[in-house]
Amino acid sequence: MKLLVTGGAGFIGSNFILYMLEHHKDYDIINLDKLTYAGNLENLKSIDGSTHYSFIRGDIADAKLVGDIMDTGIDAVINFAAESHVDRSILEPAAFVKTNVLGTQTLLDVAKEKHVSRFVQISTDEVYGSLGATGRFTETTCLHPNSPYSASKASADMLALAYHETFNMPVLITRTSNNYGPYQFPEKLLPLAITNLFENKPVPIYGDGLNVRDWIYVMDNAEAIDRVLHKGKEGEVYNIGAGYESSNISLIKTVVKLMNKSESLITYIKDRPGHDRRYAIDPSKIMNTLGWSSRTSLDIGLKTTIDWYEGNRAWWDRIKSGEYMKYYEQNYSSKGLKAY
Ligand code: NAD
Ligand code: TDX
Repeated sequence: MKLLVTGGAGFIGSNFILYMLEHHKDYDIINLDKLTYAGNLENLKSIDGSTHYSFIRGDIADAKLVGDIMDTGIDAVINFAAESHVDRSILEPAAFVKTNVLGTQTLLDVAKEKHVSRFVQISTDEVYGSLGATGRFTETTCLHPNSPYSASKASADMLALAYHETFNMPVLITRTSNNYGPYQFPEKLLPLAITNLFENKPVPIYGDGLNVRDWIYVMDNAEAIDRVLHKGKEGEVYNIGAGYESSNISLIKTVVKLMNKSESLITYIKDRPGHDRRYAIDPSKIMNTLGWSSRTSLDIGLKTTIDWYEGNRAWWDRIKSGEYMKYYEQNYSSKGLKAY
């Protein structure tokens, strides 16, 4: 298969590309990424020379570029490209609408025109809104997004499903809970906490710290997306989650303990506006229909992740200093578009 992965220089997209090239050695992957602040080609350094992988810097909202890429013969699109950080969406919603809504709609249009045979839209549990103390999100839970980020992701989901209904497009959607693991940009809770703790800096906790998230190790999500890509039913939504719910404060106290640091570094700060109280995913559908289940316990996943950040300090030092943004110019721009 020849895959177009968008947003492949980000956290989940890069882990997905590494997973796919490891598990499908004859596949070809084109990674289309705009390289916003969140895109980091250093995540994919290990496959730079691979004949099965090419990188193109560009915007998913650029219909001409997307069309040229699809003309090279793309079997499936997996759309990870997005503005993904809730806090940024509160400060600058327009960027979220441009990429997450208009960008997705452009990709859908071009994929329709070029008769791409599979389109996997990567979405989030946040489209369902916030839960009380009990219950879990299923695929039929009503959408009730509360942040500009989740509203833009819900819009993209609805467009994707509308393209399936209206144009019979082969669209599938995954809605995943909070991912963690290697290569996550240190603005998100876990990598921020781990890197700050290594530097003995405070770890900010919003509000009372009792907001609950449902955590999944990123490679387990990559495996689930692979399963949906190959075995999922067109027009369907698949929730992906591992069932590890934790309040933020309890998660961070576990991390502090695993790293042998002091709880005095935990600092409560002003809450995020519109902060969803609890997410919990019911993954029964993908487990029962596609035979997927997560492999990594939260305990093992956290230890692996902490070890990774400890062993890859240069990676996050270069993010914190801004050096990582030079990787494209230093290694790619002179070579031109490798896909052509
Ligand atoms: P990320 O912010 O780490 O990466 C996003 C990538 O998209 C970056 O490489 C960025 O450069 C690229 N990008 C942004 N705008 C683009 C554009 N217009 N054209 C091309 N590329 C563009 O995000 P992530 O955490 O890896 O999330 C990937 C996807 O998974 C997103 O769609 C997100 O909504 C979804 N998701 C993430 C999580 C999570 O916990 N991180 C959970 C559920 C769903
Ligand atoms: O410094 C922090 N302190 C804090 O208490 C940060 C960055 C976050 N938090 C809280 C907010 C959330 O309750 O921790 C929780 C996790 O926050 P984020 O890492 O920002 O993730 P979240 O808002 O839950 O969204 C994530 O999961 C769903 C991803 O960023 C989204 O892209 C994904 O769709």
